[in-house]
Amino acid sequence: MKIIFATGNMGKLAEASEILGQGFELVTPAQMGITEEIPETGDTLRANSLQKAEYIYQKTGLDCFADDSGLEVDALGGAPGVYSARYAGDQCSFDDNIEKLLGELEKHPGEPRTARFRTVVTLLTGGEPHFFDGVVEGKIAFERSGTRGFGYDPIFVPDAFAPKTFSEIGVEEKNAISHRGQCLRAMAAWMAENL
Ligand code: ITT
Repeated sequence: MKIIFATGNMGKLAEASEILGQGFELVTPAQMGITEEIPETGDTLRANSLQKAEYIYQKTGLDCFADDSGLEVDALGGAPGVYSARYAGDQCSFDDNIEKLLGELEKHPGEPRTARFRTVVTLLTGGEPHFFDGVVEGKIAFERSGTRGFGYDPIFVPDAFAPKTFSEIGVEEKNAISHRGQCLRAMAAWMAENL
């Protein structure tokens, strides 16, 4: 099935294609000629996920889904959370965000480095929203390791693969346990049953 994935993040797109497999053909907003940045002005993952999906649905009238994700670090009171993409400021790089996060954690020596990735996927089909949640627990490493993935992957150590980071394990291993994998498998199962 052909469906729009309302994202501009190519790391998310690669993972979603792999997780959903051959039964899905994912189309990006850019491929539909929608090149502006999709607004994300909510203060929860769910609100932003819905906002991105609705924006694309309003422009195209086609079924679509969106993914809003965040990294919650306990020693930082849950930051960067919903603000994970722009933690180090507008237009910052993934590496700028990692640098900022490691710097903030240096101010909390001795505190647990526990953290989790959360995702809320919103599927809009026939204009109706359906939500799917995913979470993966882990810890923040003291330094970057590995080359795979994107975003905070080089410093996130999922409990299931400790002491390896998400950037050190295989793509299939990450997808099998990840926040995004959980959401998208649940979405595919829901679609198989209901559409
Ligand atoms: P969209 O176009 O889909 O909105 P985005 O990059 O702006 O892409 P979010 O608003 O969901 O995405 O921001 C989440 C940020 O959290 C993202 O930019 C990454 O830096 C990080 N992130 C999300 N999922 C991740 C993952 O699986 N591994 C590492 N970092 C991740």
